[in-house]
Amino acid sequence: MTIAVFPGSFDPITLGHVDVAVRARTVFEKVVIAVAHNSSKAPLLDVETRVRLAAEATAHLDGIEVASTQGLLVDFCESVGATAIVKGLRGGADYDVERPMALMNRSITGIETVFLTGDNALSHIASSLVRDVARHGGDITAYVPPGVETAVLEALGKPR
Ligand code: COD
Repeated sequence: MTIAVFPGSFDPITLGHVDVAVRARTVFEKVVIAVAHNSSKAPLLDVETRVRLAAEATAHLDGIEVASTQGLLVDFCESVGATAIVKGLRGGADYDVERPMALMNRSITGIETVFLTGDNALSHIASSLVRDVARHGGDITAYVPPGVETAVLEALGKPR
């Protein structure tokens, strides 16, 4: 079975992330969404909430699993038997950020990174912008799967 890991912060998961996961499933038989638990970052949503929201957003899709990961991504890939890392590209800026990570990961264990072009209609969606819109009272429902807005507003201390 071909297995790929799609890693990220998913703070929160967006429709852009779901689009990349669905595209990755057309290439790999199993895709593991790996929600990074990075102690040096201060995410808005705790890792359990990010995992729950990602699992709910992909529950209707075959061959997509969600897990949390800490430490080196390549170690997680090895632990789940993945032969590739999947990343989504919105444009050149994403590639500039992703390229050194892809080279470093390949340098550590030889694992390849596969870049997928996301849906152009979703290319303006980033978790950081979604958090910012919500923080300032805007409606984020057009950018995130159902249930995400409620969790984001709760984390911001602005429950409906
Ligand atoms: N359309 C297409 N792709 C998108 C969209 C969109 N609208 N939104 C996001 N994406 C893509 C991003 O380009 C990225 O590929 C992926 O989705 C995840 O995005 P984020 O923002 O949720 O996650 P990041 O970029 O913060 O994740 C960084 C990692 C957690 C992957 C990275 O820090 C990591 O690998 N950490 C583990 C520790 C490690 O191994 N470090 C060494 C790495 S070299």
